[in-house]
Amino acid sequence: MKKWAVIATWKMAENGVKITSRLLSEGTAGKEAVIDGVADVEDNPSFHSVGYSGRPNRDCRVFLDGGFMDGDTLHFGAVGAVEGFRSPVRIAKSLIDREANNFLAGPGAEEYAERNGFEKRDNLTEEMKELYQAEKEKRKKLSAYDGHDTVCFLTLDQAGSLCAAVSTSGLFMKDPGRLGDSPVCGSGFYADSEAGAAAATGMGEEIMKGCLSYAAVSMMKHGMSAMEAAQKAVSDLNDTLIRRNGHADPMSLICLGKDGSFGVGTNIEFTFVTADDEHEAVVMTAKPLGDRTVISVYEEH
Ligand code: SD4
Repeated sequence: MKKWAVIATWKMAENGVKITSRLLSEGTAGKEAVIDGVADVEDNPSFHSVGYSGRPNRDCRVFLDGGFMDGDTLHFGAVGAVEGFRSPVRIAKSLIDREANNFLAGPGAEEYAERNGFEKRDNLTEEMKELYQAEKEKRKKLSAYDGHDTVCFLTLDQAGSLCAAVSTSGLFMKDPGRLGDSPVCGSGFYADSEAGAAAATGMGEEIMKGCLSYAAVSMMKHGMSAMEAAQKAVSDLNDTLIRRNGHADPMSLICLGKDGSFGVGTNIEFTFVTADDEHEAVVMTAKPLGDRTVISVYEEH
């Protein structure tokens, strides 16, 4: 049993995981510690799939999605297709204690954020405008893994509470109004302190077909370890999609057990970061091998 633990998607989360780890080790509640980690990624201009300098949509505008869930109460908050604000994850978190209206999208979400004083920011950078122009002509099919990576954090704090938080600019060149799995509770993220937590990255349209995060947490609730649940949830959905449609787009899942053990399932190579009370932040690589996932310490290529 770990005293505290954190797992996050993609190498870009490394610094954020260090921030969250320090807060968890000092006894800060997971629901606070997780936000600072995700917000660090949102603010970093070198990551082009989250927050500032995120990838634009079909009209060269940056629309962001964020989600948050408190595993003690099962309260969640989420925002989708939000333009012009610094931190979708902070806006999402602020929605969790409302009786209703916990998931807001588009102009309604922006109006809420403005009314509640959330910091504004133009997230479209010159670099992303240039990428947009260059890619516009040649791009035929959307791929979730052309750098469109969602940052997902799962935490276990010293009080034994689990939570999940995610933030993304979604698919490059997405249609106006398009929402992926990331802000959808149960698909992009889920946390239940009595069972486990999970969060997904990859092609949202595929992940939503299996309500992937909830599927994995449900398996943990019925006794599977975080590792077994992550791998089974991804391989079940992957197999189903291949059987029904002939192919499955990329998807990866991180899980955290209520004991602080972590799990990863993926149908493509991807990186993630873990830390706990006995281990400093380490970046790992996960690769699919049949129904299983092979994990190794990340090495710079
Ligand atoms: C989406 N799941 O909007 C996100 C994108 C992503 O790696 O995570 N790509 O569908």
